[in-house]
Amino acid sequence: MTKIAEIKQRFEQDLSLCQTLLHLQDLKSKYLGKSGELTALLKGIRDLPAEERPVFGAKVNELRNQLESELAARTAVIKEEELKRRLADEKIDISLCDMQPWGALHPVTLVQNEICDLMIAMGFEVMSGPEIETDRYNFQALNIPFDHPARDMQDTFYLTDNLLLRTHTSPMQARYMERKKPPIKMICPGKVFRSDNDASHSPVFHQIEGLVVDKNVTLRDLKGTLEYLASHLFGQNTKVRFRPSFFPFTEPSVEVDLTCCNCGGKGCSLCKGTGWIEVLGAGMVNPYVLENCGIDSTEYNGYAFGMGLDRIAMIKYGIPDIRLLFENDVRLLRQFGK
Ligand code: 2NL
Repeated sequence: MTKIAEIKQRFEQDLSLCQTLLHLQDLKSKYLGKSGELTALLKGIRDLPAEERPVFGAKVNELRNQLESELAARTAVIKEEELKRRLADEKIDISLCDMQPWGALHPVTLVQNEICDLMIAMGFEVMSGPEIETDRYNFQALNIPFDHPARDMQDTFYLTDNLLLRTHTSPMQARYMERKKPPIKMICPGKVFRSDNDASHSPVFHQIEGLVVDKNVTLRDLKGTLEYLASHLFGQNTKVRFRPSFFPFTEPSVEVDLTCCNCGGKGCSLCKGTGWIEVLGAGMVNPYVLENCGIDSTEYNGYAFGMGLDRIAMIKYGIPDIRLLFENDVRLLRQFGK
């Protein structure tokens, strides 16, 4: 009986120190749990004379009921306190007015996100790389030697003899091929730079290039991929057309036209009456490029394509001059990507 009184006293003291629900849980298991004090007390019943056991048992149960109801009462109080504290701490002043006007995504960002999402759906990985590149990755690895006219075509911003602002995103793809074994399925979006400046050329613009390297890749694989992309970007009935072309990094190379999304192919001012719009360049990766990047061109081949995002954004959103994309005039930007 003194033990019962002693436990009760200690419990009261412990309880008065409890501040949180966690403390209360600890307290509960300390006294009422499976290996708690009351269970231990009940186990001691064996050592008592038989006639004292019922009284002792009843006392322990009484104590259990008491402790339980005190715990419940205290739990309710602490819960109430915690709620009050949270309501005070986490108060939001909804009367503060939102002075900050909503931003909008840039049309080029919108197009870039949309294309990345479509390519990811086809299993492509998205990679980005440095904007300052070496001659090797921007030109030599891509089969553009020093004396190649494409070097002049791409009017490069040089930082030193060897460092330059990348003129396309291909250098990142060359880096990737060096690092990874086929199968490769990747796209590389980003800023590129050329010293050009008029209504359809900006010194900084945006590209996405795609690269697939595997065994037995065909131009038909390229066409299927571009058809999926075009139909989701410009509408279900968009057709894809290849015309022969030349790039040093692909052989054969093609220019890719899509049926005009403005007139559906009938001919309008956007497509200059032809019904077709040229949106990208592509081809089968030149075996020299594969070898330059450490891939055995007798075992593997691939396709690659590159497109200018700015032009696609201009076509899609009817923006007439590329320079509008880089002036950051909010009156233009607010019209898109809310
Ligand atoms: C265009 C044409 C193209 C590529 C880019 C490429 C990349 C590697 C290997 C081979 Cl690593 N090719 N890229 C291929 C064909 C065309 O871009 O008119 N871009 C705006």
